[in-house]
Amino acid sequence: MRVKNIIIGLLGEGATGKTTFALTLSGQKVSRTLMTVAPTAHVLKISDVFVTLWDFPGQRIFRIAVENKLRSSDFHVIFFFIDASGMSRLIETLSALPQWYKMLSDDVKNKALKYIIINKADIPTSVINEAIAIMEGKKYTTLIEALKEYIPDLEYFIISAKYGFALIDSRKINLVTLINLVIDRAVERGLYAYQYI
Ligand SMILES: Nc1nc2c(ncn2[C@@H]2O[C@H](COP(=O)(O)OP(=O)(O)OP(=O)(O)O)[C@@H](O)[C@H]2O)c(=O)[nH]1
Ligand SMILES: [Mg+2]
Repeated sequence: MRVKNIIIGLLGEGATGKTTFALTLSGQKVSRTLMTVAPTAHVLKISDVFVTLWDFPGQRIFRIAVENKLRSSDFHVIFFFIDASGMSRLIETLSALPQWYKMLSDDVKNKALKYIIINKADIPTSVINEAIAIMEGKKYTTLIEALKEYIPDLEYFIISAKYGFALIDSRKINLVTLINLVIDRAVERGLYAYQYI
């Protein structure tokens, strides 16, 4: 039997929550994570689709290995992670996205669906409103203009990887619902591979 397989790359700076996201979606209770030291695949079955989440190390010491792997990787969807736990982390992790984008293969740059994942919305002092203002071009306009060169429509989702929710129009939805939405968009565009089981 053949089933659809959607390959999602989780990219972004260290400690933005990529591994927490992959583990929460896999249904694992996450108490603490260690920094990721090598690209790691997590395979989930959601509805009738296999989703392969490629979780990359964000720390700079692993950059050469990451670059080599990214150059030869094929993704249907990219999630660029940023950390909204505070203003300086938000700017730091957002400013790094062009570097992540540049490491992708041309095919992925041209075809893959790309989303910015604004994480850690559960923290009471998180800067979600500032993050939205930046994304909408109301603040840090030079930063956002530079980013639009790489990710033209700058679509973003606000989530808590740790508590497994996303905020859509201030409404909480489950992360699985969010992934289903992304799967539907990928399938609509023909962005999937087949896996034989
Ligand atoms: N409050 C809160 N903390 C989070 C969330 N997501 C991740 N964290 C915390 O942030 C820290 C880093 O999380 P990881 O998932 O390991 O981050 P990473 O992006 O995989 O980091 P690298 O593997 O080094 O690239 C951990 O202490 C997590 O518990 C979240 O949604 N809310
Ligand atoms: Mg990690």
